[in-house]
Amino acid sequence: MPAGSQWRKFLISGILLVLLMLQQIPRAWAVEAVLFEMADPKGDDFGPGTYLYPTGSVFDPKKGLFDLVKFKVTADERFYYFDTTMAKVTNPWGAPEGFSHPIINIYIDSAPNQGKTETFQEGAFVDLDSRHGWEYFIKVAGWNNTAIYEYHQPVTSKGQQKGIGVRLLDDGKTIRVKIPQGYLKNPENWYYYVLVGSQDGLGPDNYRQVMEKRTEWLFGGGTDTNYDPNVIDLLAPEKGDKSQKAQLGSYSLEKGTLAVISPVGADRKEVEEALKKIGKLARVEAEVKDVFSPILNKYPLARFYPVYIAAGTVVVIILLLGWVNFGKYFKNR
Ligand SMILES: [Ca+2]
Ligand SMILES: [Ca+2]
Ligand SMILES: [Ca+2]
Repeated sequence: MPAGSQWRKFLISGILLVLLMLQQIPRAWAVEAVLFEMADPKGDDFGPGTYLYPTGSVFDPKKGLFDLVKFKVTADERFYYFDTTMAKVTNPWGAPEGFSHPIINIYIDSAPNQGKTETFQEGAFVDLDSRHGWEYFIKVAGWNNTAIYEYHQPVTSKGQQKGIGVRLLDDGKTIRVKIPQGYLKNPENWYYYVLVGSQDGLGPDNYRQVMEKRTEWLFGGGTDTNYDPNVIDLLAPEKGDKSQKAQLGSYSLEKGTLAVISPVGADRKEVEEALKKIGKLARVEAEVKDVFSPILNKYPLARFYPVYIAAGTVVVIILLLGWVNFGKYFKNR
């Protein structure tokens, strides 16, 4: 085999190995704690059971676009991740986040007997369980409208966006919001309300409205009042008195009351166990940082240590396997 071809082969395998290690090192160190996970029935993107998609072709295939199938909350040492998986995600209007249709509202009850039972702004047209008022509201929407709000903030507040990331994951169906942990307290107490609507920049609280008759741009199967919810899918069990149909159908035109929705939550002990795992890791990481920070301050290039480790490993492997005879290579040039 000519030396040139051998050298190219070696170079390519070396580069691949380095890339692989660069990816794997941080991944192996990242510990993910699952704080909550729940599936939602497929095919219930119909509000209280009667809602119909708008007729416009942009809503094709008229199903799945607002169908929540899974909600998962995880944490690492620095962030909370809220993952909402939909049956189908399309991006006809090219939102930078990767999704144009759903607007997801996550209300979190983090402390008993306080918080708010009305939604942050009027738009979803639902009220929250009086025992589980919300302290935090995460609005997940395209075109840089994703933000976190606290219950005591005025409705004119723009919320907090700094450090918050939102994107469509590689599966093409999961919308992930990443929030720095400083924004949210008491994860062991969290209860969640997860509401999925259709984003409409002109609608109330950016919700596309549900009317009695559907049109090109509006949902049908509801009423022309502001009492039927604009929520198309709600995270809820399939059956029983807490089913989505029962919850979203609990509004009353006669009494003039909104539907009251209930939250879901994890077992407190399990959440505490999960959090302990990250706590330990964070402590180890802090200790390592303490040791290395003087070195890093003095030699800033030291922070590229995974590159050095990977490159060193490549060289060692090459020498061990005797793939390339360096002396011969340089002599032949
Ligand atoms: Ca669903
Ligand atoms: Ca509360
Ligand atoms: Ca549901």
